[in-house]
Amino acid sequence: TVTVPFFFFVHADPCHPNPCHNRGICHISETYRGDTFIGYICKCPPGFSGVHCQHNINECERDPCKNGGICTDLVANYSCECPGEYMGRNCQYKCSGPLGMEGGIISNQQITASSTHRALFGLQKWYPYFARLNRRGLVNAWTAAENDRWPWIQINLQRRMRVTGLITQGAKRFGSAEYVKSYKVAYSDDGKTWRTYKVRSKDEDMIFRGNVDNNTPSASSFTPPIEAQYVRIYPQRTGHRPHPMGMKSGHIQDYQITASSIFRTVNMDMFTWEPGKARLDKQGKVNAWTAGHSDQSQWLQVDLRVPTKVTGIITQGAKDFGRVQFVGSYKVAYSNDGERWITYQDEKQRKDKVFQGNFDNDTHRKNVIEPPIYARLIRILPWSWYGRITLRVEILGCTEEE
Ligand SMILES: [Ca+2]
Repeated sequence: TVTVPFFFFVHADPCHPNPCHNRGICHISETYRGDTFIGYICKCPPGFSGVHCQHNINECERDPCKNGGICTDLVANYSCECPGEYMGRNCQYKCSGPLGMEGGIISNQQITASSTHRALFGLQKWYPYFARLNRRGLVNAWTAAENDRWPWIQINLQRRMRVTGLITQGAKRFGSAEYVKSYKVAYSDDGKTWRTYKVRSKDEDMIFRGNVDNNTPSASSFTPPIEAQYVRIYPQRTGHRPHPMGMKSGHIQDYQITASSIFRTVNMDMFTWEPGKARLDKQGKVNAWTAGHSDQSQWLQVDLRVPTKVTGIITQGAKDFGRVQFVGSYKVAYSNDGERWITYQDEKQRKDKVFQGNFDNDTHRKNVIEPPIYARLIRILPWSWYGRITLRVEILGCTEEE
């Protein structure tokens, strides 16, 4: 008998299961690699290397991001997070620099705002287009109106642009520093639908830090940049920016306003000039407080309920059936307990300060209280008047968090 050597190779397919990682494609190969016979070769997709494609190539190793860009390694790719003023795949392009608020390339018509502050009987207007960096002059910034509860200023760039940052600056008014301590930013392509700039990967509005004084510019950069046609700034917290405490708006309620005496026209109850009516710009037949007596012992008191920084007072007169009446000058007293009162003094002369009041029945007369008063109760003490002692008032101040 002839014995035939019989070799039976039980040779499993080396590509099943696939020994290649990361979607490497396995090919059967007879090639002797030099060290060992493995019977297959892994063909690696881009971004991976190694016998079994087990090695994720770090594309950031060759520093593809220029100008301080931060590289993130991806599958067969990388991404660069560019610092504010750079752009492009590798942060290789520098943006064109300021868009022209300071230099005036952005025209006045492109800058709008929720409101405009008017001072000096409306003669001095703090228009939005004054909101230019390093602007000089008496009126050198935009200021929102005092009753503007949700102020904003907006720039229409006229086409979609990449906005990488903002520089803000405060200003001085009547010698007092005013600036925005923090703000939010919104942007839009059509001026109608707005998106608020969010904290990265959170559903939380980004609060940008603004200025710390009235002069030093403060820069914020957008990472990632905003790409939009319209950009809006919403001031959040302001420094030394007094706002109305709520005589006109009604935030200060009637019971918080009291007075020494009350006048009734021809002794009729329906024409009672009570203190709750002492509100700036109040309308109607009976639209102010009038004292029951015309002497220098009268007062109008506002209880702000908590000690408050009071920085100014606006007064206005009124007409009683055609008769003009107003307070021509007044003193101011303040207290925290309603018992001990201090009359506001002129710092230099060391005597009671007499504030100039009104000269007609309608014009607002604003007095800045500098240094401010910190108190819960404020009294206006009429010192001279025309007709009867008649007042419509707004108190300007800053709430605690400011
Ligand atoms: Ca990679």
